[in-house]
Amino acid sequence: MREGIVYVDGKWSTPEHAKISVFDHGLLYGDGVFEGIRFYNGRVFKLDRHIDRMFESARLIGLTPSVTKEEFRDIILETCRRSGLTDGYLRPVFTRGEGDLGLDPRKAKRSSTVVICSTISLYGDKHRTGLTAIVAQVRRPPRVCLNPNVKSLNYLNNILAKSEANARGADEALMLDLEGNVAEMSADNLFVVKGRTVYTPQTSNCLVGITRETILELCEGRYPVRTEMFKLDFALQAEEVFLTGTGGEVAPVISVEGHPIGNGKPGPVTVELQQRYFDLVRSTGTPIPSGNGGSVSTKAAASSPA
Ligand code: PXG
Repeated sequence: MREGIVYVDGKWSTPEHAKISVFDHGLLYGDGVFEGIRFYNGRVFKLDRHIDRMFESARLIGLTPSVTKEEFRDIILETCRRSGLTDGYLRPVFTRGEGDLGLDPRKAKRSSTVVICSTISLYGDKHRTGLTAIVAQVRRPPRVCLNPNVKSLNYLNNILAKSEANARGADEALMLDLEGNVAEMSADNLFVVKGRTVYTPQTSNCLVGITRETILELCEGRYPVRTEMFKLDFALQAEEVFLTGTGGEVAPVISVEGHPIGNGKPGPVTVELQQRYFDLVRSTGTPIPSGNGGSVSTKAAASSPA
């Protein structure tokens, strides 16, 4: 049985009982947006930043959520509270909603709001020992095809890259853009370290990752940072490579296409930033309310079964 609880349009259910229509355009066309948020020690990390990014994703595809930002924030916190978990993972989703067949988004009259609260485990002990990566054949679509800042329900491009990694026995896939610049990993941003300078690609061809932003903040005053495009060669010659993401957190990449990075072991800058990241996520964030009352004020929350 899966841990956690799921909110769908005004109602909370166990993960087994949560349902959405097969006519939802989120399922039929991947028409919708999502976020991935973690909570640690009873606090949700960068909750408002994730909510802002989700509403921005929705805006970029012309999707009007069925809830306001304030209602959504309350629903997320209430979902965490009801889960009883102190550490876990939130997967809020706005789908285009239920509608007749045909991809015209006007067929769906009202967006559906889903919040899954559960747990996620991606790399296990490899946070400490490091991950291996391949370079995916499949490229990131250029911005004119799909703005990388839309965190959409259409993740096939990323899934194909991850499948390449699986087929070749690697942990992760590094993805290039059409010009051959390093873009990101299948579901994480990428950093390289050279001579204590920390580099990460600009966000013109990758997601504006919230973990990426956090790492850039943690570098301030400690390491020089350069956000600029670079090619694969530059990454292969780096002393350290690491990835960042809400799910993947901060994890060392110790080889790419069989080439060891640096000495093939997690490097000191990665290890220090990773430690600072874990210290930060465990000590900051929006507290999950305990007990009833208090912060829950939405109609949706009020009309649900306890
Ligand atoms: N690039 C892509 C394509 C992503 O999907 C990131 C970068 C990192 O962004 P954040 O804001 O999380 O630092 C992501 C995020 C999952 C999962 O279920 C995927 C992500 C986040 C959380 C869970 O595999 N991807």
